[in-house]
Amino acid sequence: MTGADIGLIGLAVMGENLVLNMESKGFTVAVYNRTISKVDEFTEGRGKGKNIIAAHSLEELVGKLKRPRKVMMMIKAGSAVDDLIEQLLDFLDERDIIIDGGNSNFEDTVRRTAYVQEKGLYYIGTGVSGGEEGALRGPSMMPGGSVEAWKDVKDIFQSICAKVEDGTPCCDWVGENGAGHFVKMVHNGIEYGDMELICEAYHLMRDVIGLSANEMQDIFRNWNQTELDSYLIEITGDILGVKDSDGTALVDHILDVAGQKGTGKWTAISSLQEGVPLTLITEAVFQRYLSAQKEERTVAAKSYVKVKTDFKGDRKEAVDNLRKALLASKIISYTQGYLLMRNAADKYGWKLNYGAIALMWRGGCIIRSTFLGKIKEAYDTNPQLSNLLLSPYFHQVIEECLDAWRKTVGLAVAHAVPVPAMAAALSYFDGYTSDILPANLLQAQRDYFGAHTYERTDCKRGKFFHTNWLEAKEK
Ligand code: NBP
Repeated sequence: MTGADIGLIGLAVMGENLVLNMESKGFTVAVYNRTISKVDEFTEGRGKGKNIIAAHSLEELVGKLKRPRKVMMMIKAGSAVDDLIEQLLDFLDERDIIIDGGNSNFEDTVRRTAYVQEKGLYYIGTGVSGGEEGALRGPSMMPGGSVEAWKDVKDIFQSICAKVEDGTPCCDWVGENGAGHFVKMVHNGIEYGDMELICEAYHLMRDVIGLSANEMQDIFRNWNQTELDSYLIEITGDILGVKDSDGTALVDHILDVAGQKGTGKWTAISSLQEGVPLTLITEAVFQRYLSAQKEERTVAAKSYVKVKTDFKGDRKEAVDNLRKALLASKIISYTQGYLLMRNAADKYGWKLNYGAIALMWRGGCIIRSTFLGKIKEAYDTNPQLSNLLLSPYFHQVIEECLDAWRKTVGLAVAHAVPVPAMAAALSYFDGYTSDILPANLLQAQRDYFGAHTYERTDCKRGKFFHTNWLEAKEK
């Protein structure tokens, strides 16, 4: 049958590069964009001479596709996606497939999958990670939605995605309705956490241990040969080596105000909704907000002048402690992210393959790292693993890092350097591994002011007591 293998709508950064990637793998792609002039600009420009077919209307695009038709939207997330689905439904038939490759909120994808399926068509919401470069050379892809459609898109997705060293594609079926976009959202949250942890390590090295950008570059390059081996550690090393025109490190001239597009915030909100303590990622989001309050911080810094105390310890030892603190904190971040996925899977009825998710993130995306291979192994060994901290491998690593982790957080506190992510991770660890927490007092307070009752340590669970605290205190 002639016709294009897939149609792609949205010729911005991501769309254009995905089209070129698909074409380079032997697929014929029909393309359309709302601002129609961009279609010809692309097919006459980067797409010239390739198996790319220009369409100047949605009807024309759909008419050029093989059945079942596959139409992938790479457009701005939000109501534009709903509008486009509505328009596409006029031209598509039953069992055709609508794919959303944008950064849609997973709840929208849950709703859209039901809506499109109601009309007799299939819907896939897929996370696509790796930015412009990933889109062109191989992104990490996390598809979910109508499982019936997976067989028809699998070949295209697994051909264009990133591959790990043994050739395994960084794309597999994630689960029903919004599962793909949920997993992509958690991925983005983890990215926030990883970046914050690296920045905290940098902050300590720069302001406490007193290292230069060149020295830090060497350290990050060394760390990239350890369990911390990852894209973000690698680019941090690169960044620290780049000089400004005056020969000083460029990074020293960049304003300390972080931007964000909101996907970390979604992860944090979702954790609150699911009742999962996602403390590290949430601190990472908060820290970006705090960084953005530059003017206020400047005023407050003048008001509370910090007395700088010289670092008197062994630099080499402090750096090694820092590496271990970073690794242990990272384990907590992934532990919390995986717990969030597990809770959401229970709530939405998704059958998530946690090992496969780690593999999808192994290549092509910003959080790619060798560390993810260890997570995959942990879930392959025990698919029912309730918490990564309970896997033998991570248990051992945490034990090896614990002392250094505590020393690093202590060092930061003593020198007034904020390490919210590392400290939150350590507190989570200490809380999760505590048989007894002070919530007994908390329950007593709740019972005192609100008669919320409490359970007793000397009775079976499920039996509730109330004390008239006012009366009791008079006795
Ligand atoms: P943008 O997110 O900047 O979106 C631009 C595209 O959306 C253009 O093709 C534009 O058409 C189209 N569009 C808009 Br805006 N409103 C539309 C509407 N109402 N109907 C139809 N088309 C509409 O592009 P991007 O950065 O390539 O990202 C595409 C998707 O992929 C987004 O959801 C993004 O969040 C996600 N994503 C981006 C990255 C990245 O690194 N950029 C990475 C991973 C995922 P026009 O030309 O007519 O304005």
